[in-house]
Amino acid sequence: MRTLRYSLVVFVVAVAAVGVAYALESAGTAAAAGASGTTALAPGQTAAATVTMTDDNKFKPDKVKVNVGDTVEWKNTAKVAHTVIDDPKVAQKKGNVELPKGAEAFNSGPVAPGTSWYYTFTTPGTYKYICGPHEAVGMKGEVVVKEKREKDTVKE
Ligand SMILES: [Cu+2]
Repeated sequence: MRTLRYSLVVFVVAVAAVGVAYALESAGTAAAAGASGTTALAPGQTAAATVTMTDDNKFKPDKVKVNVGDTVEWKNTAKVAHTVIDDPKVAQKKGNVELPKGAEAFNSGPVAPGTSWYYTFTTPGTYKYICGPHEAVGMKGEVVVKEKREKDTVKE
C-alpha cells in the first residue's frame, strides 16, 4: 500500500515537471517568433534594402525586392515619428495591407526621428504595408520577398 502511494506521488511529480517544461518551451517559441522586428541589427548583420521614411510622408523607395532571410531597414529621416505596419486589423482601408499566406503580421510601433527599424522576412510573397498615422495621406509601401533560388545558395 505504501509503495503504491509512493508510485502515485512520483507519477504526479513527473507529470507536473513535463507540464512546466512544455510551458517554458512554448514561451520560448513565442518570443522567437516575435523577434523578427528589431530596432538594431545584430553584429555582422546587414540590411539588404533600406527604405527611407520622409517628411512628406512617403516610403522611399515605395517598393523593394529582397530574398527570403533578408532584412529590410526602415530609416526615419523625418522630424516626426512614422510606423511600419503590416497588420490587417490596424489598416483603415483593407487593400492597403496585404500579407502572404502563413506570414505573421508585423507592427514596428513608433519609429522615432533619426532611428531605424529592421524586419527579417522568412516567408516569401508580397507584403503591402502602411504607416499607421499617415495611411490616410497615402503613406504605403510594398516588399516583395522572393524564394531563394538554388543557384544563389550553391557555392563552388
Ligand atoms: Cu508616417
